[in-house]
Order: sequence, then C-alpha cells, then structure tokens
Amino acid sequence: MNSKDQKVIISTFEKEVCEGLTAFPKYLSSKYFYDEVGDELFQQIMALPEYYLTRAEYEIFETHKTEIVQSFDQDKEGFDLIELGAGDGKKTKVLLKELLNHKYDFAYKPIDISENAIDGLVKNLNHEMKEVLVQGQIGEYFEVLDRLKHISDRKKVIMVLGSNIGNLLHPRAIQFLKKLCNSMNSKDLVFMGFDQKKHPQKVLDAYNDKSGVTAAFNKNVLTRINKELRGNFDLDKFIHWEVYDPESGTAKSYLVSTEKQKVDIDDLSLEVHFEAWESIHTEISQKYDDDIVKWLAKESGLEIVKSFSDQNNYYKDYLLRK
Ligand code: AVJ
Repeated sequence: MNSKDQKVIISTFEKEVCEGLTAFPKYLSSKYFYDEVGDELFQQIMALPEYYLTRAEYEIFETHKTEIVQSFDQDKEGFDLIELGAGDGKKTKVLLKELLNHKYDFAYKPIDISENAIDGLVKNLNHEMKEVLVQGQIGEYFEVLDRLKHISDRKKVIMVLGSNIGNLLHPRAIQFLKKLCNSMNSKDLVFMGFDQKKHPQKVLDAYNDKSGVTAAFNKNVLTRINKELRGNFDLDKFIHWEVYDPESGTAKSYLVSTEKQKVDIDDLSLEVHFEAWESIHTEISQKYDDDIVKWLAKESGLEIVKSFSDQNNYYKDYLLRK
C-alpha cells in the first residue's frame, strides 16, 4: 500500500449528489430536502391552502378515529404502533388520543429520517400526552425495515401516513411493501395513506403554491449542497417546475437552470455544467386509485382489509394485512 493512500470516508449524501449531478439527465433525491430548514418549510407546506393532503388525512382521522383504532387491535391484545416518517406527528396525535381514551394497551414508536423531527416529536409527546409510551428512532425507510423485526416482539401496526409512499415509483414501492410484508407476522397490519388521482390542476397547485414555499423547499437541496459540501449554487438561477401526468398519476418536481452556468462543489472536487434550461429532477409525488393500490398490495403479498376516505375523495388511508 502506498503511504500516501488515505482512507476517505464518503457519506451517502456526497455519493448521491455526485452520482445525480454527473448523470444525464440530472437528478437529486427528495430525501435530502429534510434538514432543519427543510422540516420547517415542510411544516409551512402542510399549512398551505393548496396543499390539501394533510387536511384530508386529518379529516379522515377525526371522522373515523374510533373505527380506525378498533381495526388496529380488534381483540385488544396490545400492540406496537410503529410510524415510518412520523414528522411532527400532528395527525397521529388524533389516533393516540383515541387509543388512550379507550384504554388500548400500546406503545408508540415513531421513526423519521430527520433527527430534528424525532427529537421534537418525542419531547412534545412527553409533554402533551404523558401517558403514551414513546420510543423514537432515527432512520431511513428501507434501512429501518431491516430493524423492524427486532423492534418489537408483540403485534405490530405499521403506519406510513401523508402519502409518503408517493415518493417512490411503483417498482420501488413494491420493493418497499414486500420488505414491509416480510417483516410482518400474520396478525400484523399496515395502515398507509395514498393520495388519490383527482383534477390535474388541483394536484399541480398543491406542488406549485402561489407563495413559493414549495419552490423554496425544492431549492433547499441546493442550499444543503452549498452548506454541507461547500457548493456555490446561485438559487436565483434556478426555477421550481412542476408537471403532472394524469395517465401515470405521477407529479414530478424539477429545478430548471435559467441560463448556461457552472457550479463548483468543492468538497466533491466537482464542477457541474448546466446548459440553459437544463433540469434537475428532484421529486416524484405519485397519485393513486383503488385499482393501483390493490395491484401494489397484491404484488407485495398484501391485501386490502378496508379503506377510509375524506368527503372529497381526495385521499385514502388503507388498512392492509398479509
Ligand atoms: C411528504 C412526500 C408526501 O410528495 O406530497 C410536499 C412532500 N413535496 N410538497 C408530497 C412534498 C412538495 C410530500 N410527501
């Protein structure tokens, strides 16, 4: 071994930024939106008039909470409520309260990619809902699935809310659901939110709000590269662009370079060239209907037990079993 050889530890972030920005066409993963700033921007998104998803799921919980928690634990044998991508847990609190009121035997185990979000949620629950047994964990979806088996030895109800699965294209969603299925015992359940197909304009507006919060959220991945990898992206030279294909049900977010430019990312010793109007694909937000969810479930070894919807049928939560 050459004495000049040095071990350099490259983070996943560094590796994926390098891969995505040297690829053609360019892309970056939406999971990198979520740092402290990104978490705060996502909070603002959830409060936007255009972003109907959060309110629709909240309405579903408020309307059907009794039936929902009953279906979680029909014979009241006790269970672990595991939430992947828990975020601030605002909606979940409706269910937690219902579970407490009806004296269900349960522990709440939220998992999120953002340490910041998990810390906040656990603190908040210890303060607001002292009776709830909470155990938070930090981790990414796919990686967390491997841990799921060891997380608990009793019945599991695994929640993925907010249509978070929508960040995955169908093949990856099936991979994810298959892994979920493999980590389940026969009595375990999945409770998952799927945003529904609707008027294309409604979808577009949700991801292209007038106040520009979603644009700032999208650009936060560039801000992170600037901060964490010593990049020099000029945010004013990129615009946020949203498209929705009603056939596939896929909403896609892009950052589009408004001019020919060069960006340096010092920590990667990388020079990235952009042609005028070249894009970086940053996110997909998939929309569904019953047939697609049924198909996804079947492909993954799961089946739909029942579903709960808001009055507008904008959004549905499905209960799935093995
Ligand atoms: C948290 C992935 C469900 O895709 O609707 C909101 C993220 N992106 N606005 C979504 C998001 C832009 C959101 N998910």
